[in-house]
Amino acid sequence: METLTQDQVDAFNELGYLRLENVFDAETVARQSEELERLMQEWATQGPGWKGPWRQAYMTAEEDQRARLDILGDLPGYSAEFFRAVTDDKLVGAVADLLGTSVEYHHTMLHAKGPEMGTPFPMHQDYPFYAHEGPAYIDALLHIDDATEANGCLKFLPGSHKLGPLQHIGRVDSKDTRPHLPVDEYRLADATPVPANAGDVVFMSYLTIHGSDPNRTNGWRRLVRTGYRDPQNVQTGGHNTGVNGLIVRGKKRNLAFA
Ligand SMILES: O=C(O)CCC(=O)C(=O)O
Repeated sequence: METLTQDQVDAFNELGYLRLENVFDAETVARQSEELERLMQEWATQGPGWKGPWRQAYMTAEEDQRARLDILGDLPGYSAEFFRAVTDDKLVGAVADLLGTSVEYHHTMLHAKGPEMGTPFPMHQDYPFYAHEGPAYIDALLHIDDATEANGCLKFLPGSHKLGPLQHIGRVDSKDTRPHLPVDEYRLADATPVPANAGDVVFMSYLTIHGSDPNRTNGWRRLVRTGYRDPQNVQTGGHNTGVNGLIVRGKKRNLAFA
């Protein structure tokens, strides 16, 4: 074991998520935060977030108009601070403990929920966004700000990763929508909130059902999601399909020679 205890690995295997405190110290988080301010100004896309009728379940019509989510992919492509973050020894060590194998870095995505109405996320698995043959895929959620229930921290359905890939809603009224689960069957109100402090990382299986409430505070809630997989877990669809990632622990084998 590199970073985690056996109890932490067991808890992750049971629940499908795990909060690890203080992966990044205050000084590092301050640098990440400053760098994110620059990235958001120079490169991020400002928008309303995921669209679709599900929004009516979580926001009034007026809130829906104001709701804001800033996004940016591939942060290490813009900033050495975030290259260091996604290859950090403690972080990658924890992922290696959870995957129990070599580790391939796959992608990074910033989700910044704006103040006084940051867009919520309906319940979903991340599987449909970057499907692979097997379950060996972990998302690490790097908290740049404290995340609370008031500003829209992550919420999980404990143990839901054991259900395997689920059918998601992908089209509504003949329009494509981001894959999500039916809001009446999978309610945010039934999910377990996992508040976390800046510097903490929450790990989840890409099969764990999760979502988050709106940010109704007057500050940003910024979270950087980083995906890692077993290098032998072959991608079958979604973003970055066919892209060779970075091997951050161990090795990727050519099975013809293994
Ligand atoms: O940023 C959030 O609150 C939700 C993130 C999420 O659902 C995801 O990264 O898949």
